[in-house]
Amino acid sequence: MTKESVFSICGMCTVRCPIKVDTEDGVVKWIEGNPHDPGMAGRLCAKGSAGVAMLYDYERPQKPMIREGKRGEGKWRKVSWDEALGYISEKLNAIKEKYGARAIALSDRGGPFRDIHRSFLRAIGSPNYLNHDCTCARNVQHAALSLFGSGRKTFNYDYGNCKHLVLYGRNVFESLRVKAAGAIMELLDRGGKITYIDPRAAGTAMKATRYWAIRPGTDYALNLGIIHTVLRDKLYDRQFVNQWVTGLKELESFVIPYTPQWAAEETGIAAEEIVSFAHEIAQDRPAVIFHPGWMMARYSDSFYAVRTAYILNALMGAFETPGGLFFQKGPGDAGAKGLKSLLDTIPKPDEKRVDGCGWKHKQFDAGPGLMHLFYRAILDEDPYPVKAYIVFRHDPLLSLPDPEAQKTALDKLDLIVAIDANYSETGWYADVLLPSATYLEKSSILTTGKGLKPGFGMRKQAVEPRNDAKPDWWIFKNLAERMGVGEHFKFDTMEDFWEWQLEDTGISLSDLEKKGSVSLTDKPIWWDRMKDLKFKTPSKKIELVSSRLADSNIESFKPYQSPQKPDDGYYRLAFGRSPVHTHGRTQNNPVLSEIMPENQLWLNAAEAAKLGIAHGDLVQVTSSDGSHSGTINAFVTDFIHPESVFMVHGFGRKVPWQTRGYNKGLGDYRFETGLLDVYDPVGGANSLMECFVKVEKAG
Ligand SMILES: Nc1nc2c(c(=O)[nH]1)N[C@H]1C(S)=C(S)[C@@H](COP(=O)(O)OP(=O)(O)OC[C@H]3O[C@@H](n4cnc5c(=O)[nH]c(N)nc54)[C@H](O)[C@@H]3O)O[C@H]1N2
Ligand SMILES: Nc1nc2c(c(=O)[nH]1)N[C@H]1C(S)=C(S)[C@@H](COP(=O)(O)OP(=O)(O)OC[C@H]3O[C@@H](n4cnc5c(=O)[nH]c(N)nc54)[C@H](O)[C@@H]3O)O[C@H]1N2
Ligand code: SF4
Ligand SMILES: [Mo]
Repeated sequence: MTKESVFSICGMCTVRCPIKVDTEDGVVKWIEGNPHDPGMAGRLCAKGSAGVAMLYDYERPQKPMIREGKRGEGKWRKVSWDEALGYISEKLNAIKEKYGARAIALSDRGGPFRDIHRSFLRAIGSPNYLNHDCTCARNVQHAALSLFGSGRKTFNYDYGNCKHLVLYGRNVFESLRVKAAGAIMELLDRGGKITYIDPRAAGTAMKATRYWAIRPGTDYALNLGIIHTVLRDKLYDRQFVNQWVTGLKELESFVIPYTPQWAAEETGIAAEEIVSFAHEIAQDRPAVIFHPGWMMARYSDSFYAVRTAYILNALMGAFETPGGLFFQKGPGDAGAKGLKSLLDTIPKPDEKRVDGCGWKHKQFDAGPGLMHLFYRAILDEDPYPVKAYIVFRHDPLLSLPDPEAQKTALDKLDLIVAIDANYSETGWYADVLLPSATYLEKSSILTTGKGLKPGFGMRKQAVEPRNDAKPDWWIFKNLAERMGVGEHFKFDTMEDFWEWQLEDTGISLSDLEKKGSVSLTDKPIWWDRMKDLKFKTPSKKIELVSSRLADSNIESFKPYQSPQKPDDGYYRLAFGRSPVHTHGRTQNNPVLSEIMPENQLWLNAAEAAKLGIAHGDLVQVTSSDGSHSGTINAFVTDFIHPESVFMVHGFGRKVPWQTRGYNKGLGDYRFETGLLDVYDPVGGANSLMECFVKVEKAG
């Protein structure tokens, strides 16, 4: 028997934890957190462990398939790779000829493994790269840009040394990042505090020092009340603010009306609590973190809410200090050279983005654009037609609102190609579905890990691909060759590509293979917080009054508007994660589907009593326009705000070939009818939480 171990990177969610994979005779037997990484020390989450079950699941795409029936009907012809790639490249070439390369778009799931497929799109000449972020962190990204001149990933959080961590629905102990959860346990062990704010007492509330059951959608009001108190009672870090913050006067006059008493009315959190919290956290500054999270960020004024969380960090002086937010350092900051990028070797197409980001909509970062504006552009053929869409490691029919509305746009396309390791909802609706090798069956490009100790990381193939699955680099390289742009993709194996990536760095592949990563420095890199901070704004400071926003005639401080109250019998539909599932892609996992086969509807106990619903009863949930409805079991509890109901995201899957997940529970996304076009006008993200549903006892 041959036993082997490789160090690699988990792919069961997008956190990308370092792992060790043990194989016997080419079969994966065991996965654990990489023992060389002190943050992992062998630990892994349930989903990470279920990677083995995913790998050997026979209910995953096995061969390339071309659609035979209508879109979504499920009639497929299994074909060879040669036929599939021939079919796709012929169609893409014809579209390119007739409409130009800009008529071809590609979306993915973001992250550090994008170089090759983004290069493919650039090589054929299209500017239309998109990703998932309009449903995730776009508002946070834009809020960061408006204050710091650079994006949200400029900073990371030193949880372990933090004295007071404030979480707005950032459910750290269930919506997992293994290392962060470990560091936050350390914070608690050292006597640090957590304030957890969520209309629902999620898992993290149980561990928190203070839990505030906020009225949904009012985090902005809460923050305005806290800022009012901090400024009124002079609780801020004067030295830091004088050095690094502009616009304090304007902020001061803006928050005058937003007293703690006013915030209490809006949020349901007592004014005395807000005041005592502000005094308490100021004692612990600068080792404090207001985590801008994700979940504050799904309402139509989330941009401003997130901005106030960042502003609170600035007022507390919580930058570049142990226990606060630190600047993520790259290879250059460690005096080293970075990895080479293929994308940088290919000229940028001289075309405007179809979604208008960065030109028509100047306030929106061009980078990954905005998917909802992309759909709008397909429908209107404005500014130009889009005819083909490649969806790679992304499932918009499950992750953007209102799948039926999305299909109306998709139906205008001549070609949809999906590349996925599972049967995604979008893959099932595509014209061609290509089976992707999973993270255990493929090597990916080397990654740069930014942080206090920058370094490089490696995802290394542990076993041969099963069935006819292929690694994505192979798929895009072959497509490029068939489209006549193969000269940019000269590598034959991932090892070739790795060698090229490392060329300037002085690091060898064997250095990386030893432990799965290489650090470019022994000591953490901290900059002098009073001298060396690198804010990228024109003023080189944190701009409370933002020059970036002013360029687009957008106000830096927006007067508060109270969120809509639901009508009788209606509730705001909140969603979130389960610790044992990743979005909608693990509901069919042989192990995880057994641990949590379906979701439930959290419903406030007093509301349930009014509706005559008892714990465990079957309830009927209907979208606000009446077009979508389904039944689910009620989880009746005092621990959710009366205006909200909650379900774990990602259930209600409709791909019949996934027998374990098929039709189990309800899909939150299907109730978000009419929301495809509803988004934060400054932050850009879809307002997924502006969704109301009717709840009744099922008849
Ligand atoms: N209603 C509602 N909508 C939401 C959310 C919610 O909670 N509720 N959450 C939002 C958030 S925060 C996010 S980040 C998005 C996420 O939405 P998505 O980005 O669409 O979701 P993922 O689950 O990350 O995976 C996308 C696809 O990648 C596939 N995949 C996984 N590994 C591989 C691989 O190695 N190769 C290939 N080719 N494919 C692979 C999966 O099978 C899946 O179909 O959804 C957002 N939308
Ligand atoms: N297990 C697991 N972990 C994951 C993922 C996964 O799929 N599974 N996905 C990863 C991804 S892509 C992301 S983006 C993160 C998301 O991480 P989080 O944002 O931490 O998690 P969620 O579970 O999406 O949402 C958390 C909470 O927000 C609350 N909430 C709803 N409305 C409001 C409001 O108005 N105010 C406040 N303060 N809270 C509100 C909900 O009740 C919910 O409990 O998780 C990551 N980690
Ligand atoms: S959090 Fe879990 S599933 Fe996600 S990368 Fe880490 S181990 Fe894998
Ligand atoms: Mo996300």
